[in-house]
Amino acid sequence: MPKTLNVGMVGYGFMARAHSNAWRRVASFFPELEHRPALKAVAARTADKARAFAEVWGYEHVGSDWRRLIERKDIDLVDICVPNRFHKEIAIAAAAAGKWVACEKPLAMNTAEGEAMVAAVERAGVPNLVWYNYRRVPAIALARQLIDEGRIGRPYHYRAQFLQDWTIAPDLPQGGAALWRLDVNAAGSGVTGDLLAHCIDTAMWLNGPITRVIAETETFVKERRHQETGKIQPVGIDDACMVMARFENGAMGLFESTRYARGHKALMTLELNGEAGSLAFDLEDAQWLAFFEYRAPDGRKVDGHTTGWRKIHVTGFEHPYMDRWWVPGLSIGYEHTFIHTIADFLRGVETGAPAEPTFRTALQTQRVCDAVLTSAAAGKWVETGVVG
Ligand code: SOE
Repeated sequence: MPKTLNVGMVGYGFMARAHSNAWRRVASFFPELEHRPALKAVAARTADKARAFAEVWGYEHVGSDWRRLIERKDIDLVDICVPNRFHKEIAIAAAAAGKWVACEKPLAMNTAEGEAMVAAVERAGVPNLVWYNYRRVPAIALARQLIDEGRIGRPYHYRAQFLQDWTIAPDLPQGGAALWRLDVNAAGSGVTGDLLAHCIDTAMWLNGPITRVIAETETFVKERRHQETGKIQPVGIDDACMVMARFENGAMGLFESTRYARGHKALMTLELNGEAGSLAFDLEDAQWLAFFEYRAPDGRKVDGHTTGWRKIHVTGFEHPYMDRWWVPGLSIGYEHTFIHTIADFLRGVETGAPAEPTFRTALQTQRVCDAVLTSAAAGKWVETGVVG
């Protein structure tokens, strides 16, 4: 018997749109799920924008105070899509009210806040999730499957990049709607929490815990006008970040994230090199996974004259998530990763095997990001405290 799951959305920006689209569509593509999400209420500070958002997406109620939304008896789940500064307070209040909590990434402003959030959802015993959506790109999910099948063998190197260029202009203001990611008081950090965090979440999902890091960060534009105060203020975020890392399994890691890579809008790449094979993924070519097979899981070495990089077009019914979409060969996109996230989340609640990343798992990514910033400030290797 289907059960309605009433969603209360906090926020109306880019991520709230991506999530609302997913809540609306998930039941049509994963009809076996018991839960049927319904867009019940939205809360956002700017009343006219919240009203317009509610109309576009079909939310029944609109309000300007997230506390009122959490108090509503008819809300089952709170989806947090506001600047990082508000994640902790909203998540803790929602959990205390017995609501399920889905929080946009990164989990928090820092590890201490994240720990309080984990304690709150676990104390309340409510289902919880952080929206690290790139795990649900079918090609990245296939990478995980190939690793689990033993096709990569002992891992030696992991490298990843997330490159953008949208903040290069020095006259771009910081703070306020849309530009809060540039304001350290709203975001906690710059590219480390915003872009590197995606790479770290995926890296630890594919290759296990990161135990130590050494990093450098840079803030290329030192002052920007603040949209809320109108004043020129120092920029407190990191614009770019490069990291060397060690994994618990012995592999070496190399990460780069920046908003100053002219020409790149969202170049997210990852590569894993192991004893038996290698994998490579590029978000600008998201339907493809590159795979180099040196030795098959049964120990047979691939004939020398046929070895080479193989490009797998991840659009077949046999590929992760793809049996839900169109016929083989036809592609899906960014928005589908959010639909997959909800489908896995609901299935996790229904089967009792919670979907990842939970708040507890996302806290591990937060620990690595904090260690990166600590290392950049101190100029030395820092232990992350993450264990398997
Ligand atoms: C920043 O531009 C951003 O929108 C991030 O906040 C998202 O998490 C990332 O997926 C795309 O880039």
